[in-house]
Amino acid sequence: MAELRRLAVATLDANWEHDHTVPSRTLYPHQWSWDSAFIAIGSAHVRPDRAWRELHTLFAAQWADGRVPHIVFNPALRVGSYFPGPEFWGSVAVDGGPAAATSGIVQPPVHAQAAWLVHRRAPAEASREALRRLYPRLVAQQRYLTGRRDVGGAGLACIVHPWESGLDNSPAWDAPMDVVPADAAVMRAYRRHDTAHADAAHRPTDLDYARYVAIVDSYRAHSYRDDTLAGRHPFLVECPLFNAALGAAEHALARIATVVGADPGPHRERAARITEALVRRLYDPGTGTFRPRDLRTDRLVPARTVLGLMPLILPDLPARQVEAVLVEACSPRFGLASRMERPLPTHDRTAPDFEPLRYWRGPAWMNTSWLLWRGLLTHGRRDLAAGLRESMLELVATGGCHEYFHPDTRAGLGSAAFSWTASLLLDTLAEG
Ligand code: 2M8
Repeated sequence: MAELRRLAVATLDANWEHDHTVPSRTLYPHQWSWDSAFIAIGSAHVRPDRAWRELHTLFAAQWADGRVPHIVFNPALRVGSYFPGPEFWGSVAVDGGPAAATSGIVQPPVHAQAAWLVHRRAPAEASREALRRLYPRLVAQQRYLTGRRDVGGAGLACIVHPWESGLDNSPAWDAPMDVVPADAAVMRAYRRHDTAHADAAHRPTDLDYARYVAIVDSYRAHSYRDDTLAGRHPFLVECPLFNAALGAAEHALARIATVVGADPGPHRERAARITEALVRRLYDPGTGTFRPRDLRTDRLVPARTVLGLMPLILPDLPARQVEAVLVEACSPRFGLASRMERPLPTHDRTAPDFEPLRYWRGPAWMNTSWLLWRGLLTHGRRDLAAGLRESMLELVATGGCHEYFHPDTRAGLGSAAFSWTASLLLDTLAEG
């Protein structure tokens, strides 16, 4: 355990870049939104100053409308160090964009929960001050997502790009992506940076990338405006992970509000409304699963992925849905148990399109395991939480601080020194 801890701290230190941590020096050399939240959670155990710095730097790039961009670009890096880079997003030309070059899309709002966990780790005047600084920004982030992004009008936030889910090429996006017009040949005009640093067979395909580019092209052509998305935007989905994070953020904000002298009541009310909408919109009583809703067809997507287990992070998830998530998680599809044979995969192991090596289409990832682990603790399932924790430790003990892992052998895949694997390992170790 001491060895694992040392590896995690060394990984985070090596990825620290003056005011933020890069997810990976090779594959992702800028600052990413939900990575920074996960990184802050682990950094709090060893370098609390950096944990707060990480969050402050990210929120300094918040847009006037409240959106927190999914990438904040480091201007010191050479052109071409990541695709798609700042010139592709063109954020500096958009009204309401920050001074820093950023992307124009968002990622799951796990930041309020991160801020709360960082504070709880070592509550002191400095951390209360940090919470006072962040609180209005976190509130603005929620206002953006529950307001402009409620495209379906039913109380949930809609994602406008698979990258916004954080699980870029999850089989959950296959059905909505199939109808996005694109030609893989478009990619000849660009240079993918990821396949120069990772095995192309472990990454999204060129056709996936052509669609990613087409969706951004469409959003950017409308200056990243959200008011007319319905009817014109090619990808509009309500995601269970994203919206569970949205609800959990209101619970965290209620706690933060009591520390900073604000009223927690409205946060609790909003949290209850989000949980209610999540159950109403994304829970399918027929299969007992949560699945994303494609707003263009108004249907739940067919794939059963790890996204469907994420509503467990909501403390007010009704008992019926808690049980349903546990049944799904403990089924052969995901293999959760108090003694786990294999790590938690990101896709249904029994599905014909399960791919053990390809990114979010099967491999085990530390963040989705960590979210489920936190959810199990929230709902008092200590036996299953202990099993999952053991399996997460084994994963890193076998594969190192890799980005993701083979779901049978636990061999490390993707980047070899990945920040959120390191930081969430620190958090998992600390709760032993
Ligand atoms: C991956 O996504 C980026 C695009 O945002 C990429 O593939 O280049 C995802 O794993 C995402 O969840 C993560 O935040 C990002 C950086 O680690 O990499």
